[in-house]
Amino acid sequence: MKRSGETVSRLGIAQAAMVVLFLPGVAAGAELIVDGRFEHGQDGFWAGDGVALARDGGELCADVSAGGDIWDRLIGVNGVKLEPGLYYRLSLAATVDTARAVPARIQRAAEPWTVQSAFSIGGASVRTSFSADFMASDEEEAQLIFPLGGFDKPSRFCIDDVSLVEIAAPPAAANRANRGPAIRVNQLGYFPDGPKRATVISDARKAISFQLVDASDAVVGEGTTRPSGFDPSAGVRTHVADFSAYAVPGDGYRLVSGDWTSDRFSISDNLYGRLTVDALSWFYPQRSGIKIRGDIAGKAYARPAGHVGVAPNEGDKSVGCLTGDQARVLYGDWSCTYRLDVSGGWYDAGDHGKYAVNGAISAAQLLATFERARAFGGPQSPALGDRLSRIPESGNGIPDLLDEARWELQFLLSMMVPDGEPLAGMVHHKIHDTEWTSPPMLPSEDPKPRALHQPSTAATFDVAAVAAQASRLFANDNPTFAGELLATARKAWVAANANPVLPAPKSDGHSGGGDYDDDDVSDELYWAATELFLTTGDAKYLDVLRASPHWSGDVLPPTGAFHWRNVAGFARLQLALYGEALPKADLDMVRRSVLAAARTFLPLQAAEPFGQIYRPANHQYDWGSNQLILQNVIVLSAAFDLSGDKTFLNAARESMDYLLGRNALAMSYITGYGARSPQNQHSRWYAHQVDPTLPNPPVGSLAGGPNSTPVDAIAKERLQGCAPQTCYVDDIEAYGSNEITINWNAPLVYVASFLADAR
Ligand code: 9MR
Repeated sequence: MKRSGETVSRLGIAQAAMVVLFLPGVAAGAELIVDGRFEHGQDGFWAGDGVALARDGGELCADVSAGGDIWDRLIGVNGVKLEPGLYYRLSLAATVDTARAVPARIQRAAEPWTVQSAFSIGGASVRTSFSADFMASDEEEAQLIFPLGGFDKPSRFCIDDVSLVEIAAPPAAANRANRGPAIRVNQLGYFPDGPKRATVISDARKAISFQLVDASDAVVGEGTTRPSGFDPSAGVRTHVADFSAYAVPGDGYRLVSGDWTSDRFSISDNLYGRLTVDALSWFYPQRSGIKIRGDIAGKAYARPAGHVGVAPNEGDKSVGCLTGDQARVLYGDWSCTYRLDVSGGWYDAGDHGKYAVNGAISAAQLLATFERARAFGGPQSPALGDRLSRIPESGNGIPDLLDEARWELQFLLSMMVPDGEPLAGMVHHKIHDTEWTSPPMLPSEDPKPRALHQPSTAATFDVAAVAAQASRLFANDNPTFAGELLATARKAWVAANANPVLPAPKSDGHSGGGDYDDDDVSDELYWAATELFLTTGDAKYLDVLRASPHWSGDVLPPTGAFHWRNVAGFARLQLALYGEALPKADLDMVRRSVLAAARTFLPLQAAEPFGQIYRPANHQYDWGSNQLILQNVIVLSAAFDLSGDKTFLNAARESMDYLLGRNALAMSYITGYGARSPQNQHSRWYAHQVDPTLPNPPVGSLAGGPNSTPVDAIAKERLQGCAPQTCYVDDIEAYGSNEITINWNAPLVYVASFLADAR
């Protein structure tokens, strides 16, 4: 054991703060790491390929050979037995020869390697102490593991004083799931003929009685809860209170149990109409290249046009390709000499970037909302309306959903490499600043240069797909535009097939925009072939579909049926819903697969005390977990539209409970909906939290939601060891869990419109 030169890392300080909070109850349990001081030669640490272990000077050093992926070079120790629901403290001292953060995990020691807690050890070239507390969530034998690969030079990683001990549970208040009302409800409300369940946070082992109370404080129903045990996603024990049998519409209801009372909620058939409007109207002030009018968006949201070349912004009207070191590192010798007018479109999120893959799937989901309403919503569906949302085009004779999608479609078409140039017909992956800015920053105030990034196969197939989809939907209202869309779709299809390996790389993260990296385009190809087939009926696309691994593959997993990087699930739903031109056997197969996937979601929902359908890999909530839940709801909606089976409709309705407040944080994730909703999502222009002259995000803004990986400084400081559902903070700097994004609000529009229509 060495002590010289020991420092406390930033992380260490954050952890120290947690320790103060926990200290009163801390009682050290038995040491679970044998000889973690490396003094007796009895430790059980092992090394994988490419790593040599040396036990000298009272510490354990790993000499790591260059290369490989991060998981190709491992050291770890097995035989760790933890008890779910109990708390543990991991501590150690580490030295790395090149200063960098080293990941560490407590995970199951065998498939499926279920992660119980993930840490980042603030590695430094001087010995640095690390300590973190976490709650165990898995009873199988675990291992402590350090992935060390992925570096182009050999490196050395040394550890000492490795210790893992049980500690007393922190005071109940320290688990963020214990804050807020003990009874968690859908704060918006429940359908009279739908499931009505609430979740109670309680350690009680026996059922608890509860009452349903109306707005005049009269008890109108009562029942007892079903104890549902410890929920690892929330880190607490729960009960489920079911009051589905009560069907009288009204506002101001609440559930009561002893001293506890829930937030108020409605029972109503008209819960989602207003949300459809707000979630769709959210896109207008997200538009680039147009002045946002206060008389339309609301006074607080008026702002000058962004990126139209009015100083200090450089504008998107004539943008060249990325040059210099950034371009060389990312794209080798790729360059271009042309400049493009890529003004317009939507800003992706809280940043000023515009990314073709994310733009395509988002526009596609708005278009899908329209197509679904036309096919299944009945002639009166509001989603078909021309005065649906708050946009300048309202009342122009074209449905608002098409108007809004068109704003993005025109931008996407402009991202195509012009004829006569190398890679003609391919689509630039993205356009954004060459360096990151930070909030507050109105789009019109952004002084950074903008640049086009290399075209990618993924972006090109995605634009082929959404342009083909849009062309059939604009055929009546704007045949000229429909023709342009179809011609572009075909051109993109040809170009992407001619350039099948132009991946979108991971950037260094400092280049002013997100990566949207993707090197597997089999799903984008499948989506493009799907939309081209649905629009043209041309058998050549059917041949491509049949040859795709996604044709009959399992593409709708409960980890999130689809998202920007993996669009196969979306394509499958499109084929199932609109594939009447498929040969009958094929259509049957496709439809059966959607119904089968939706059926597998039902028992997952029944097993979740909070009613969400979401089974992320390793129980780790993903970046944008809320939208993954929405995509799963869309699978249920398709199953309902195909079968008319109300089991699917009710499952979709109940899934919304989680997003609207029946969750571990008692929080609605949609601004302006429910008793407590986010006000400070990460955005450069809805930056009220850091500049009081700017507004908060508008009503109907969906927050990304809990993210188990602490990516931003706020999460690193406040959310270490958080139970998955609680890894969220409503802070403008918490971009990893609290951003707004086009591909999150678009499925919200779809689901809200579906729930408003479906009976
Ligand atoms: O939503 C994206 C998520 O799936 C990725 O894991 C993450 C990191 O690459 O990026 C997210 O997208 C962000 C994008 O890169 C930049 N604009 C904001 C997006 C939402 O956070």
